[in-house]
Amino acid sequence: QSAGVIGAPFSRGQVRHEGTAPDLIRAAGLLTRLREQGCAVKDYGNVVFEDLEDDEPPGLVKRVRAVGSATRRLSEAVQAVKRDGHTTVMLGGDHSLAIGSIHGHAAAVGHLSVVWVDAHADINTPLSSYTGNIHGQSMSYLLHELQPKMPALPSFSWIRPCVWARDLVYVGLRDVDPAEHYILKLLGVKVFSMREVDQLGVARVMEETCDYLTARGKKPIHLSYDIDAIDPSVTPATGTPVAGGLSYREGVYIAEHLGQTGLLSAVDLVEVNPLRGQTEEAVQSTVSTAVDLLLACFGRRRGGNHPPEYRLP
Ligand code: DIR
Ligand code: MN
Ligand code: MN
Ligand code: MN
Repeated sequence: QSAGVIGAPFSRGQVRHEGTAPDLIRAAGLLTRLREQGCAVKDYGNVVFEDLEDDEPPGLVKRVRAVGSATRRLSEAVQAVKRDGHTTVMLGGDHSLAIGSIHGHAAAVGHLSVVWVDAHADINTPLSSYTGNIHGQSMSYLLHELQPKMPALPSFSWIRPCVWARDLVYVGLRDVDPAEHYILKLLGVKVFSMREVDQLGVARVMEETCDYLTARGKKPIHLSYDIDAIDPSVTPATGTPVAGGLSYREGVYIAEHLGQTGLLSAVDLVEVNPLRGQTEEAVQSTVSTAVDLLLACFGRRRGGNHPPEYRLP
């Protein structure tokens, strides 16, 4: 399994500016550590986004044109990485980027399973959102079932829905808006909120997640990992922290388990926001956890690893 890394330093899908998360994650040694654990890595660099500073909000949706343009570019970048045969690693940026990465992934490989690990469901429609932030709406643009409820937006006409509600599983939810909860119930989306993580334990949650997704055949998995799924005591440098999140161990377990399926075809690691860390240690802890989650996706085991060609000296 090889990794194709794309940096996406884009944060206009939310309120707060974010700076340099993809470069910080690289500087923390992501690429060298992936190679050390036997994974071939190609760095595709950072996507260059269009500068659309004075992006007038039509209605409640903030910075539509900037997000529409950025996600389109990202979709194209992801398609190129998939054509080269790698598992995509998209380093965000905010979670609006998942619109582009999931769109591009589906355009390249077809029918997908999506595992969305997040404190939030990010499934508001532009009309149900009361913040207007597109990072809280990403899944609504992608789901076939919600299209009748989607208004036409400038710069979004290129997006084609590509995910069915039954191919989506959420893990880690604990801050869901009423409209989002209504949508999840209406569409019968599989949800393991923090309540189910408490009740069942993370091992059973992940077993049930994979059984559910593979029941109708093994499809490539898109893992969209919002760092705010992890408890803010571990990953504080993020825009919308919510108490009561996944422990470091539960977070790593999720990544290990999905990595072990052999179906992991794209990973988003989003919402690391260095400007939101109160201290240097807060930023370091967030970034190093992000790196550990990605290493676990690509085969790092806490019980240790050795290369297949290893011989005792
Ligand atoms: C809220 C918060 N549900 C919204 N969402 C966040 O803006 O739609 N997502 N923070 O990451
Ligand atoms: Mn999110
Ligand atoms: Mn979130
Ligand atoms: Mn978000």
